[in-house]
Amino acid sequence: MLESGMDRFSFSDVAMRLSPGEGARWMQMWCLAGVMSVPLAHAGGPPVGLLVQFKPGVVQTEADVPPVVRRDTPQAQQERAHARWQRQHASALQHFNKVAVDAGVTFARVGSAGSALRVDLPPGSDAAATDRIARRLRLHPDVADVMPNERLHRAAVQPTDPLFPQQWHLQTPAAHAGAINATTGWARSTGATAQVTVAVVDTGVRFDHPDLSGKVLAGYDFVSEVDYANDGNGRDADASDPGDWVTASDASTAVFQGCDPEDSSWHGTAIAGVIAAGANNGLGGVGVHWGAQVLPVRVAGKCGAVLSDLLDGVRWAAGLPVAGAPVNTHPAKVINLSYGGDGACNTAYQSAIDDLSAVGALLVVAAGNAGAPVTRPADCRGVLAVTAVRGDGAKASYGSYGPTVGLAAPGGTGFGGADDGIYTTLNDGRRGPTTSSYGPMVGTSFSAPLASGVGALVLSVQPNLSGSALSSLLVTHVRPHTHLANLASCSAQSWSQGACNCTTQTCGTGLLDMDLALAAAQAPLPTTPVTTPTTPSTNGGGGSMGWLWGVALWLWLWAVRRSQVRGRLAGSCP
Ligand SMILES: [Ca+2]
Ligand SMILES: [Ca+2]
Repeated sequence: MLESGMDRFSFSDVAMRLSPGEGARWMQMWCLAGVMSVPLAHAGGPPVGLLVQFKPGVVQTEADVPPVVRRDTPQAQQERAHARWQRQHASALQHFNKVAVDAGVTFARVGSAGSALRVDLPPGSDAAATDRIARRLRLHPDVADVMPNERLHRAAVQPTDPLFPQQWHLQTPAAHAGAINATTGWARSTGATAQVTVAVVDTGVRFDHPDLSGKVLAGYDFVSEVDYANDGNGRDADASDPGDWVTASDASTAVFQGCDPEDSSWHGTAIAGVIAAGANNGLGGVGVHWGAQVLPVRVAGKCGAVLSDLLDGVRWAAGLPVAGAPVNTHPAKVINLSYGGDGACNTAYQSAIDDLSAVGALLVVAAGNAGAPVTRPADCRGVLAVTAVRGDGAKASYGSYGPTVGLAAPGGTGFGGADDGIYTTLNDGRRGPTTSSYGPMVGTSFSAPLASGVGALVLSVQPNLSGSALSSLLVTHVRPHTHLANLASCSAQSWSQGACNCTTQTCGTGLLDMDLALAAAQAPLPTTPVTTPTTPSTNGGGGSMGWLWGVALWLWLWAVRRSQVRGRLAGSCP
């Protein structure tokens, strides 16, 4: 902070105040300046001003008075030292006036900068003028050094993990307009200490993935039908993912009628990695929240999930009682659900979501990959629905949309290129698990866990936020949607419009931004109640079985990923 405003000196003032001898000395120095001095290096942006350090002895320093005649307390000594420093600083300010006259420079104000002086230049001084003044001051015999006064920026955090450079979705908006600004957010010193659990209601998880080591709680397996469970039994305490492959032979049987033959997806493992993969461990990439615990809640097996298992799973994830299941000792406030069904929200979904809201939990859901108006549960009250954007911030072609979407986050294009997909943890097994691996995943399934991860970070700072307050914080602290000249605006009513410029009626309030969300979390909490921006929807009444769009949609996306990883041909893209 500036300590004292000073008169503004003009060049004519200087000319009048210079004595003949001083003028000659100055002119001599000025003539040398052109060959002796080098310009100041500016870190970027307009110059803030200069720091001037005098040589030792230029400003008179006072010796402390020995406490001969009085008994000194430590406080009295401190106060005397403080007063001495103030007098020295006042002398330094006074002396700078003389130096400025000698050097023939103008300035606006001079103040404190540690043991140096802060010198603010007249308004409108550009880099060239700043350099000119610095050269003149540097040549003064009383001056030891002249340095630029800089505006400092928090350093971005760059994890050392080998696949991190491919994780475009975590970079700054300057690098990828649609990215979540995690490198900036991680550099924010939040002082967060609260342990946060994020439930992943999905296919289970590969506990043996080394980049998830120590990150995954025990969880529970809610897949009730043995044929689909693929683990030889129904519900049990083993939430590991045995694989969810369906062979052509399977699909020809009555049990799997209507299921598409497909390799195992490792969908839950991929989502767990998006949220919490370890950082700076020499393995793969990183997740959003390096300290989060993932609670795997297995609800999907071969051919997807049934709604009844899913509803029990989300209840249990939040710590609510479920018939026949043990008490969840690690209830999650953030629950990620990257599955959904066709049709509008129905009472089965809505009542489960209302129960979650009542205990302060937030269901973060994928908007869907139909490239169409959202369906359940993304249109239910009280969820945070997340659609997908590309690296440039435009809505991904497959991303579903509508006025109940809360915000947008990266999901990849699925068409190759730097922003093809979200690099995360996987397994190489086409059927059962084999080697732990990594790969790009595409879809809103992977946008939602980015919001879940940022939500978990916010809860690390503000553990008492309710689910609805957390949702409100996330959607009100976003970056504005991007606008590309070669794309039309997304329309809430249109179907199959492909990639388009997001609007607040289609992709939520804006783009997920970790740094903005954490800045809000560090600010004082609002005193007025906040509500989620999702709007009520009427019950569409759908079938009780609820085979889910997630089955078809992420399996298609899985095919895309597999084709990239294994060189097979991709299917047609929506
Ligand atoms: Ca089981
Ligand atoms: Ca890692």
